[in-house]
Amino acid sequence: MTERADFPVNRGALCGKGRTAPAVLSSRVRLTSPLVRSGGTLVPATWDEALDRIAGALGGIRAEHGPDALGVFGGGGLTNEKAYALGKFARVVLGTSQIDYNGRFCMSSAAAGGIKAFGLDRGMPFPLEDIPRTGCVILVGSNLAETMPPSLRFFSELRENGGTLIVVDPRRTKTAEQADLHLMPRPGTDLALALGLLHLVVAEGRVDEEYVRERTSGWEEARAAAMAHWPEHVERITGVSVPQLRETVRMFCEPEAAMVLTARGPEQQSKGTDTVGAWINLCLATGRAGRPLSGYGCLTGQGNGQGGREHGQKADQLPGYRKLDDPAARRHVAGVWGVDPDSLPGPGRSAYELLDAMGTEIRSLLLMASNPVVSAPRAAHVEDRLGSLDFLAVCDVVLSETAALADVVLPVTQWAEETGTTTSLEGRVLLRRRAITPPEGVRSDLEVLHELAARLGVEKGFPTDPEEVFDELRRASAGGPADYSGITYRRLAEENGVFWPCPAPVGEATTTVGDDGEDTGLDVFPEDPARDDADAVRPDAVTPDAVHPGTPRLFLDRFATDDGRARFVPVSHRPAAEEPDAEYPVLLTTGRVVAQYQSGAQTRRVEELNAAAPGPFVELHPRLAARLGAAEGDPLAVVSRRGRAVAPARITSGIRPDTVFMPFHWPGEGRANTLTNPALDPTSRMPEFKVCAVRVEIAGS
Ligand SMILES: Nc1nc2c(c(=O)[nH]1)N[C@H]1C(S)=C(S)[C@@H](COP(=O)(O)OP(=O)(O)OC[C@H]3O[C@@H](n4cnc5c(=O)[nH]c(N)nc54)[C@H](O)[C@@H]3O)O[C@H]1N2
Ligand SMILES: Nc1nc2c(c(=O)[nH]1)N[C@H]1C(S)=C(S)[C@@H](COP(=O)(O)OP(=O)(O)OC[C@H]3O[C@@H](n4cnc5c(=O)[nH]c(N)nc54)[C@H](O)[C@@H]3O)O[C@H]1N2
Ligand SMILES: [Mo]
Repeated sequence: MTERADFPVNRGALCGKGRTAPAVLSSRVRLTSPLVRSGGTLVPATWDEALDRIAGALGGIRAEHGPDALGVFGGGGLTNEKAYALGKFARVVLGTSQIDYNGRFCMSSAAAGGIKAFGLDRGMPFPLEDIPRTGCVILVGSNLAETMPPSLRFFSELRENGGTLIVVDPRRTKTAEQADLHLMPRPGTDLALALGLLHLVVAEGRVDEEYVRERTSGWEEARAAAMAHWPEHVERITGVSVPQLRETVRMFCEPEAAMVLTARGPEQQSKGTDTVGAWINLCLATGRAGRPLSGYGCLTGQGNGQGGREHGQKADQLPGYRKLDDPAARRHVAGVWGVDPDSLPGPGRSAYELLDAMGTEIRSLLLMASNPVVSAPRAAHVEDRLGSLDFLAVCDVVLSETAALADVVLPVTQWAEETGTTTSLEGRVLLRRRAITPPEGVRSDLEVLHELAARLGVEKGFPTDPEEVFDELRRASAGGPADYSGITYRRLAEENGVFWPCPAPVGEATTTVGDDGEDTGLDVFPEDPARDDADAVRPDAVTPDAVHPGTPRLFLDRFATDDGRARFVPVSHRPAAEEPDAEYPVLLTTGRVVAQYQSGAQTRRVEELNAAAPGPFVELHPRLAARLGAAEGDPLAVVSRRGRAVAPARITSGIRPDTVFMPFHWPGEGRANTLTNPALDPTSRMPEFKVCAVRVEIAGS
C-alpha cells in the first residue's frame, strides 16, 4: 500500500490497522465461495445456488408475511455507492420499511444533536486542518490516540502553537495523557458536566451576547435550564471538582476561538442526543460555532461513517440526507428511481429494535457489513433472536460470528479490491480506485444486489459499476442537505476530495465518464423537474452557475435552519437508564483498543494485531481490586442484569474506582456486549453502550 504524504486527512500516515489491512485481504481465512446451510452445516455452493436460495426465501416470506417481515441491516463501512444501493434495494425491490444499520450504534446521537441545533449533520463543519490553529479544544469521550492515531498530530500541533487541550474521559487514556487538563467524570454524567460549565459561563459573565442575539434562537430557555445546575451540584453528580469546572471555562473562553469535539463516550448513552445538545449550547453561548476556527464537531468512527449515514440505509432516510416522511423528498427520489412515490415504504425500526423484533415481526434478515453477535447491545439476546429467524443471509469477507449463523453466506470484495467513494468525518468525498485484484470466487456487494434484484423481478436500476451508481446517487441527492450532484468521479480523481454540499450547476448537463476515462456523452441531469420542489434546506443555498467548489466550512454566514439561526436546546440532566445499587454496585463502560477493530471479525484474524491485543480484559482501579482481593491477570466475572462475562483483571490507577472498562472486540466468554444495556435514546435510538450497572467478582471462586 502506498502512502500519500500530501494527503490532508491523515497526512500520509496510516495506523496499525491500515498497515496490516493487506494481511487481512490475502489471508487464508478469507471467504472465497458462497456457503449454504445443508443438514445443519454450511457447505460450499455455486453463486447461482446461493443467490437462488436467498431470492426464493425472501420472496416466499414476503408472500406469506408481507414485505415488512423482511429485515435489512447495513454498515457504515460500506462505500457510498453500496449504502445507497442497499437502501434502494430494501425500498424498491423488497418494499420493506425495515432497514437500518450499525451506524445507529455509532454516530446517531451526534447526528440528531447536530440536526436539532444547526439544521444539518456533517460530523465536522470544518476540516481537521483547522484544529492546530484554534485556541482550545475540549475533547469529550474520544480516545483518538488509539482510535484515530493519524489525527493525533493535529492536537500535538495545537499545543505546539500555544493552544490547549482538555480531555473528558473517566479513564486516563493515551489521549488524556496528552491533555493540559483531564476531567474524569463518572460515566453517563457528561450532560450535567456541560450544563455546569454553561452555568459558570453565565455566572462569570462570559456569554457572547451579541452573537447570541444575532445568530441563535432559544437562549432564554436554555439559560434557565443551565442555571438550575449549580457547580456544587454538578460536582456531586460528575465527580469533577468546582475548581476544575472553573479552569475548564477559563481555558475554553479566553482564546479568540475554541472547539468542542465529541466521540462515543458522551454519545453512546440513552441521553446522547441531549448531551450533544448541551455541549453545543456551550459553544453557542460563547459564540463558538459558525465562526472561523470555532465550532462543534463529532469525531467519526467507521471507514465511511459519514457517507454511510447520508444515502438511505437509515430507517427514516432517503438519499442526500432526505427525510423519508417528507413528501417532496419522496417525490424527488421516486422520480430518480422511476417508481410511484406512494410505493415507497415509510420509516422503519431502528437497529436494536429491528434486531429485537427478529423471530417475531421480522422473519428474515439480509445483513451486509456488520457483526451484531459481537457488537450489538445485549448480545446474547440478539444472538438468540438471529437463531429464531426463518432465514438469515450474510454478505461478508470472512466467516464472522454472525455469518456462522446464516442460512446463506456470500463472499464479497472489500475496500482495496473495488472502486468506490467514501466521505470523511469532515464531509470530504473521496474516490478510492481498485488497487488489488480480488480473490477468485468473490463478488462485490453491488453485484449481489444486482443479481438478487433481477431474481426478484427488478431487472433495471441496480448497476454493478460503482460510477454508474454514484451518478444516480448524485441525482438522488440533488437539492438535499447532503447534495453530491456537483461531484463527479473525474473531479474526485483530480482534486483532493470535494466537500459536500456541492450542487451541480443548474441547467448545465453534466456528463458521465466511462471506465476508460472517455465521455460517454450521457446526460446525468436531463431537465429534472423534481429538483425544484425539494424543500430541504441547503446550507449555502446558492445555485452556482459554474462549477461549485464544494463547502469545506459550513455555517460561516448562516446555519442550515429555516431562519439561519442556530437553535439552543433546553436540556436538563437525567441519570443513566441503569444506576448502581446494592446488587450491581459498579459502573461498566466499554470501548476500544488500538490493535483491534470493532467486532474484531477481521483484526482477530491478523497475527500481528492479535499479538498486540490477544484478548478481552477488565480494567479496574487498585482500590476496587483490593476490595475484591483480585491480582493482575486474575479472571474476573462481570455480571449485569443481562448476563455474565469473564476476562482477566488489568489493574490501573488510570480509571475511576467506581468504574470498570472492557473493550468489546471479542466474542465468547469475554464478550462485553453480553452485559450492555439496550436502553435507547428517545431521539437517536442509540443504545447505552457506555453505562450500565454490574457486579464484579473473582471468577470460579
Ligand atoms: N483501534 C480502533 N480504532 C477504531 C475503532 C476500533 O474498533 N478500533 N472503531 C472506529 C469506530 S467505528 C469508532 S465509532 C471510533 C470510536 O472512537 P472513540 O469514541 O475514541 O472510542 P471508544 O473507545 O469507544 O470511546 C472513547 C472513550 O470514551 C470513554 N468513555 C466511556 N464512558 C464515557 C462517558 O460516560 N463519558 C465520557 N466523556 N467518556 C466516556 C472511554 O473511556 C474511551 O476512552 O473509533 C474508530 N477507530
Ligand atoms: N459495547 C460496545 N459495543 C459497541 C460499541 C462500543 O463502543 N461498545 N461501538 C459500536 C460502534 S460505534 C460500532 S460502529 C459497531 C461496529 O460493529 P460492527 O457493526 O459489528 O462492525 P465490524 O466489526 O466492523 O463489522 C463489519 C463486518 O463487515 C465485514 N465487511 C467489511 N467490509 C465489508 C464490505 O465492504 N461488505 C460487506 N458485505 N462486509 C464487509 C467485516 O468483515 C465484518 O465482519 O459496534 C458497536 N458496538
Ligand atoms: Mo462506530
